[in-house]
Amino acid sequence: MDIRLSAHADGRPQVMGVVNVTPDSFSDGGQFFDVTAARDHAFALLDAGADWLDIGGESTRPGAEPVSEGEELDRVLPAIEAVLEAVPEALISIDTMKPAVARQAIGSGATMWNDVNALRAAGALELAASLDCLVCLMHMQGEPRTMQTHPTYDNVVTDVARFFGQQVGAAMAAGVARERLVLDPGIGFGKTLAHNLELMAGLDDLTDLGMPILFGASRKRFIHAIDDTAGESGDRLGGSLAAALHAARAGCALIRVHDVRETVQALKVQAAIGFYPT
Ligand code: PT1
Repeated sequence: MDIRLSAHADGRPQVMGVVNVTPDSFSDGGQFFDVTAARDHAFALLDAGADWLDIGGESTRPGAEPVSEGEELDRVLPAIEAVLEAVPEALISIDTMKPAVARQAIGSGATMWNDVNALRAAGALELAASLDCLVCLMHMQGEPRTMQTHPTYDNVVTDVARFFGQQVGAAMAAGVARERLVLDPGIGFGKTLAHNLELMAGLDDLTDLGMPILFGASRKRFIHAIDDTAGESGDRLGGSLAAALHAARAGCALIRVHDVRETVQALKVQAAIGFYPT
């Protein structure tokens, strides 16, 4: 495996653009998914400067309902194939909790398994060991449908760090090389506003673990909780950029965002000011 997670020449981290493959708005759901729209969005994100595309067919937003394996495969596989047909060198991560979806997506050319469940599903550790790809282990308390009901921690930063230690240990024991692992604190996944802010303030403790950190705060609800004049998710760009710049300064390797062009521009300015050691 030869997949780069290294910073750009100016020291700024890589940016991962979000590509959701959702049911076709012109059909009544069922079997029709908007693969063309997802592919075109992926092209636009690459043009905007995305280093990675994170393709997902199941929402993990708070309250989201699970989708079936067959439905998820019907959404993501054609999208991955369509992107790679046009841009063979594109770096694609598959955002899925399901081992069978990850296996087929990696088989179709994705190079990272972004697992918000951190390989806790049955068969996930064994599958990860057998694949030749990066694996992102994200921290989540509970499951998307109910995770915001009553999140509790002793200390969210040390609890998340301890979880990383456990899952890295389990992955390595199963045969996943440490060099293939990426960690993600899971902003918004079973966390109150206070938990999210403590985690962001404590990011240095997580980057100090010495493994690449993926960070995703783009358009999340905590921004609205801080600025209640912010409207729906598309009205959270300022907060998303503030969080991205903060994560970059803390040494995160990969920033997952919707607004790729604006984020890359902000990171370039941060780099030009001279923060990053190059
Ligand atoms: C993430 C992430 C993800 N986020 C990784 N994968 C989502 N590795 C999907 C809200 O509070 O941060 N890291 N895949 C999207 N999930 C959410 C969660 C979206 C919370 C919104 C919220 O608004």
